[in-house]
Amino acid sequence: MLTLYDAPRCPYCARVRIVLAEKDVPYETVVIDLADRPAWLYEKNPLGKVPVLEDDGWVLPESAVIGEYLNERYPEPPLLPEDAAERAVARLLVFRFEDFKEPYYALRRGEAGAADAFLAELRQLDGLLRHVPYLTGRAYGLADIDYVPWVIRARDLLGVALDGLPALAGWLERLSQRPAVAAELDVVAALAG
Ligand SMILES: N[C@@H](CCC(=O)N[C@@H](CS)C(=O)NCC(=O)O)C(=O)O
Repeated sequence: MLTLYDAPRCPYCARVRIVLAEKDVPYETVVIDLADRPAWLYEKNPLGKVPVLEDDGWVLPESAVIGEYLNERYPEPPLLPEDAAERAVARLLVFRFEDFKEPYYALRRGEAGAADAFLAELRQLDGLLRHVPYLTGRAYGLADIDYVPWVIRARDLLGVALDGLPALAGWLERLSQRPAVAAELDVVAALAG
């Protein structure tokens, strides 16, 4: 049985929850209080961060790596394209997630200029999605899963309007039809209280 060291409000954990749900893999959850993290968490991940996946005593941190691992360990349904070039493009987007997340967290901290910087990132995604239905390419997959938790939180917790971003809004609507993503909408709605 897999164990996920998890925190509901953590978007990185949301990535792993979505992959597990898409793959329909049973797992146990250990909820970590991020404000008072247990000392033993550092034995599982020296950075003390969640998510951490435990698989029969073997531990793996880092949400994007966990997603790739789960996709290989549980191949159905596949969450990366069959074509190597398309896979590379999807991975490139995940690799560049750092650029996306910086203004998101700056916005959350209320920093000046962050709203415009984050909007510029959303516009880039919107531009991509005018050409392909999913960030992973022709089919839904890991790149979509690795971005959507922040887009949901931006809209529902930070009040970022997606009005001027029709392709992105359409993508979010498509993803929201998937039970794995809909479950995360519920998690975020509970956080919003
Ligand atoms: N790169 C990590 C980031 C995980 C991360 O930052 N998790 C946050 C919660 S959302 C955390 O555990 N923060 C605690 C800390 O930074 O000490 C991943 O992708 O899994």
